[in-house]
Amino acid sequence: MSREQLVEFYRLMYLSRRTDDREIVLKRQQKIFFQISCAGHEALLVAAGMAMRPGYDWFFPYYRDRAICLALGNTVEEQLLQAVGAADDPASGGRQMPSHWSSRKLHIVTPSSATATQCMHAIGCAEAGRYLARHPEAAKKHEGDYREFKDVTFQGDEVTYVSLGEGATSQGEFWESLNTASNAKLPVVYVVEDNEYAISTPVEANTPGGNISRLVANFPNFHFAEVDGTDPIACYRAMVEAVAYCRAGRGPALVHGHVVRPYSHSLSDDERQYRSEEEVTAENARDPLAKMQLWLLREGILDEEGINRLEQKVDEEVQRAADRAMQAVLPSVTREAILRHQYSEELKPTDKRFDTQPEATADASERTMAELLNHCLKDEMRRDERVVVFGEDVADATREEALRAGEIKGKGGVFKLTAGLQTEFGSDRCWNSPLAEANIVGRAIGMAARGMKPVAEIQFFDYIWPAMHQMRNELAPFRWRSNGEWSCPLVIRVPIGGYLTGGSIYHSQSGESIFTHTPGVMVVMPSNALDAAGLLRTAIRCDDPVLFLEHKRLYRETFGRGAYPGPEYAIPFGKAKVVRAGRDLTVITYGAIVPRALQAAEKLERETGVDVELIDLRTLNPYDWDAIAASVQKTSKVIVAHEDMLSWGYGAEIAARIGEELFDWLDAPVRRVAAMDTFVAYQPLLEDVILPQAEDLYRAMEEMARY
Ligand SMILES: Cc1ncc(C[n+]2csc(CCOP(=O)(O)OP(=O)(O)O)c2C)c(N)n1
Repeated sequence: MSREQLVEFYRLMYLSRRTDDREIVLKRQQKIFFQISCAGHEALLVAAGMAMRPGYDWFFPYYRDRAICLALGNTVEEQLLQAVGAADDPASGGRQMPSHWSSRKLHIVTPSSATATQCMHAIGCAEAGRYLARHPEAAKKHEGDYREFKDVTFQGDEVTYVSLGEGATSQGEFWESLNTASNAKLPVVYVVEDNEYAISTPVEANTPGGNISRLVANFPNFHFAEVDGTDPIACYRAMVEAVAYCRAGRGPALVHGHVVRPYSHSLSDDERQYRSEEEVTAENARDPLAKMQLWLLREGILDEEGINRLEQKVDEEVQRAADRAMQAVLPSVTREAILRHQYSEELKPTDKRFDTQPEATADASERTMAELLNHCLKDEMRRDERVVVFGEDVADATREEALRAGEIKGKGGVFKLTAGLQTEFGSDRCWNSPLAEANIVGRAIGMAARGMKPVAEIQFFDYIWPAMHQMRNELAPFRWRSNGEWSCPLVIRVPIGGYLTGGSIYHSQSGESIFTHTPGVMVVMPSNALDAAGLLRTAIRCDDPVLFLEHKRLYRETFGRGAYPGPEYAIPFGKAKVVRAGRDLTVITYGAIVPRALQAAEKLERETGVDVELIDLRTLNPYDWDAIAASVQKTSKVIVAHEDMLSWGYGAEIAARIGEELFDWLDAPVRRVAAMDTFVAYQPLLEDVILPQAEDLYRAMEEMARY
């Protein structure tokens, strides 16, 4: 490093520390509401910032990373605007806690407070960069779908930074990310900031043997470095070497820096409760700021006066920034402003452009839902090179020589929904993920943040739970928490549901209401082949994350088959379908209950003349309230039916809203038909009783008609 660089290095370290100090004062004055500091980590982080290129490389920092954000070009004022929760907080508009900075310009991607989730996003980001470099045409803008709103950039030798504390290395997502970084030789630099404590839990309680470097040492393709993270020169050297290794395409790197934590975990924590005085004193002697200052003096790079001048300038900068932040305008409290950027403001999946008619094609044969979904995936992959498909067993064959030689047919998914995709589009557009659901969803988020369109598959809904953290805390709030600066529109396809005769607990689950209870994610659940094709197309082309639930039992059912509707057929979200018009009562449902309710309604009419109106919601978020209201106003009697368990299920919300808004139209209490409040048992006799059957629907309809 030149003298100027060394002075700048110290300035950034000092700037970071003084910004922390100022926030601490502001917190004590109750002008801000939370504080977590970077103190003790500055040398490692300034080194990382100076070794990398803002707006060229990509950054997934965590809440301890003030110094790298400043080194990359974040200003103190921007950071303090977040601390006060200002409308002009560029990272979140007052929605996120302090220390959750982001910047599109600098490529600092919106972070959450969850530890280690970011590791998976970094992987997806690096994969996207590599993919785009190999498919540069894919990056072009395109009218008519989400691509209109995505500025996609990439560099052939870009590097992705991700950091985490040593405590967070206990999280599965850290290990799931090492798996893919290593396997795919991705240009990702991990920085483990080891301050020996995760709040009050010391490193040996998190890391067997107390040293993460020893545990990760056998991952292939990695460059590893372990440094004194309080030594600026050692840190800089380690970071430069690590970044060079990644930039050269040799694989990922992990820099393990031993740092200190002089200010406790956060302002809500007092480390004297769990650390001895002796330990704290010994740590204080390693403060990187004091060490760097002494070093500059000793080397004759700055004298005392030079240090004082530099520090005074920084103090003034922090003061000015704090003064401005104190004057900042606070966010609007209107409902509209609060909900802004929950979903795309640019392109709604309810948009007219998604309302198209099926095309008559030469082949009018009736196709199953599975076939039309497969067609739709192929059509969209032909149309949009940003679409990639991955998940467990979705490829035709990972060992592709035999496939290419025509010796094997290929698998293409346990339900064969993705059959032929790898064969037609290649292994970098359809591939098998490791058996790790958080890996699948987390990577997809990182790719989508770069403007790709991952259509990932979770093999069974029953196994979506390892990805739940990524879905709830990352996928869903990504756009909202960054006040619209970042988004990750993607599709997660998931086979769901029971009626399998032997599906049992772990192959029969429903649970859609858990996801409709999560704002930020669209939830779709078609009941027939044509709807599935039209809705999947909208899901892929729209600008929001979509959970696409495919009922396994409907994949190959005779009910609801349809002719191939052509490559442009789309259905807007939020538009229910009246499956059967009727006068006497309404059944609102979706998924596999649609054919069962239809069967019951037809039988009821044959036997008693009662005329049931059957509504298939098709999309559960958004849902078609107008269609519900119109039907209830017509029939004045309503049953909400679903396959999932009764209590706290999807029907509870619909029934409550009907009670609130349509009470005056009702001639009978709203009724629900749903599964028993338990899991689905293996023995078919038990499954039949646990899940709602056509007879249950018939009985409910008949009783309601008589009410
Ligand atoms: C998934 C998750 N679990 C728990 C927490 C609460 N929490 C916040 S920070 C923290 C400790 C993190 O320690 P470490 O990774 O060592 O980083 P450090 O804060 O020491 O820099 C915990 C438990 C969280 N944010 N995320």
